[in-house]
Amino acid sequence: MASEVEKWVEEVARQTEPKAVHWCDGSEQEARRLIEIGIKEEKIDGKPVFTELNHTKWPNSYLHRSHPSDVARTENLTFICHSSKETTGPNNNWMAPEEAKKIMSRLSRGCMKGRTMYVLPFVMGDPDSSSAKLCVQVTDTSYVALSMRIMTRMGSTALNRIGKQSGFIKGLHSIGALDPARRFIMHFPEDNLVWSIGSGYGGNALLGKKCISLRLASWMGFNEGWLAEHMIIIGIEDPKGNIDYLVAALPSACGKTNLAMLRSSLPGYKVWTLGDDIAWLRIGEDGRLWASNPEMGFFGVAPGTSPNTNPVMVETLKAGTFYPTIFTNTALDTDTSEPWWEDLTSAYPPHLLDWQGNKFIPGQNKAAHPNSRFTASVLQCATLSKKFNDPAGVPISGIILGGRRSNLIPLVYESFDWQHGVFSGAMMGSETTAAAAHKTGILRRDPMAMLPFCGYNMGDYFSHWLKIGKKLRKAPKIFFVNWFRKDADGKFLWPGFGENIRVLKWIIERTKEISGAKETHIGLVPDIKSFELDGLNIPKENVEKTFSIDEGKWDNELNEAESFFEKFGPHMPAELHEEFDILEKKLKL
Ligand code: OXD
Ligand code: MN
Repeated sequence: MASEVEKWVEEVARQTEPKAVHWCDGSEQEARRLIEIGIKEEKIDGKPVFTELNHTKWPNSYLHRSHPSDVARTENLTFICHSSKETTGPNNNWMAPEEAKKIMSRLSRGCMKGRTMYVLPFVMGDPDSSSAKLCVQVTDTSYVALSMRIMTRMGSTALNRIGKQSGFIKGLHSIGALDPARRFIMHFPEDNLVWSIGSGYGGNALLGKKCISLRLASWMGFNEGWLAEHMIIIGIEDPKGNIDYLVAALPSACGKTNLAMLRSSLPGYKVWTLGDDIAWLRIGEDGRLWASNPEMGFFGVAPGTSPNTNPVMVETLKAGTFYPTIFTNTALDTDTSEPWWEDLTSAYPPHLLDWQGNKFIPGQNKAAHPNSRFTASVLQCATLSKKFNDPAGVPISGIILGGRRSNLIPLVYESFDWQHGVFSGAMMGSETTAAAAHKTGILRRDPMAMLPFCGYNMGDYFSHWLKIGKKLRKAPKIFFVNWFRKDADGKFLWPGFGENIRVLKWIIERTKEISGAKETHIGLVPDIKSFELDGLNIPKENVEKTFSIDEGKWDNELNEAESFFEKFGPHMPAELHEEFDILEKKLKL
């Protein structure tokens, strides 16, 4: 008798009409074949899917150029289709499930004609953990099949675990016509289904990532008592060898990957990497919060990544062996067949093709797309924590939330307690980046960096955070960071990167109540005496400036937060309105 997966795959194949169906086993041999297909056989928009790169300098690496209209997440075409619009919330686009399925069925009819349909069974999370989620995605491009093998635990083991059960999460993906007018990323939380057509871009097409592990998973977490968050997970080892674990949420393209692999400027401190994008957080039997990363790979922003800013990542990208490394929409050095992007080296190599494969002329445009990406296995990362594969995850001492703010928000501050932390996280704003297809540099509210990824009403999401806080016997402290504050001349006040260890050190010491802080209206900022300045290359006054609170300039922040909160009407928890009133009173005194 056919299993549930077989029945579903047959049904999808009847609708999409691929020329062949290939069940992926996740083997290296299969990956080699997928690469060969991508180089020699499969075409997207008339162009090969992969170009081989210099394997001496970048072992097992390949370049993929996507369609120029398909280079970032498309939030305007992303829908969360709960039966009730109210459940979906004003933070998401909504369509009634029947209507959405009608549209998707129409767009999917025969959409894989002439292409192979790859069936990808995978597990999000450690298969031995009770929180692991069994999933199956189908796709019609070797790029997605190969990327999913890097990003998830994909292959026969996953298929065996799924067996004949029906409880797996389904992902149906086709690049379709690559036409923005025929592109949708639809989520059906009630059916455990994601249906995406018309885009091959990571966040729209690698369905294990944002679609399943954040949008669907956040809804599962709401119902089951846990959190799916847009967070990195790191361990900070101090000179005595103690390791404390932190999670940090920053919006897309705001330096999460750099923070996850930070090379400390302070002697004796080391950062261990557990994840650079997604964390699932659960309450442990000990009443603490435990985090694990459901993914197996990094899908990071290339521009800005260099031996100076993130040497660990560059080394990771050069360590392709069993798993390939994929570059998407970077430039290509035609003399050496190496990938290139802005800041990788200080000068342009003399002969470059830009991200679209055209001859690059400096000064005219960017060589690499600002949202060009790399895809690499975590197993290639020299700073991968020994705890990465621990099914229990790691216990969290502190939560960091942050945004990209050129003014107002201090380098770091601590919230007064869990409820105040949730409130401050709920009103958090950030300037938009190239990770999504919209104008960059616009300030928008992005609570917990989850605005594009929360699969239900954010008012209920805030209540869920409050509820989790009440259940924790030892709730982690909640901190806020902003690496991006600028001075009056538009220069960054804080050097960032390896120096961010100073901020992490202060945070860890605060979780142990051993470093000092000064109370302000918005929270606790470092007492300069407790902040490690030794060896720092900027004047102490500048550091103090990064901690400063311009109390008179918060009007706009409060107004924006107020209208953002209003959108959620009765779903907004009363506790956050109370916190708002307290802050407003303090700032207006
Ligand atoms: C990502 C994103 O790809 O946040 O991680 O856009
Ligand atoms: Mn992300």
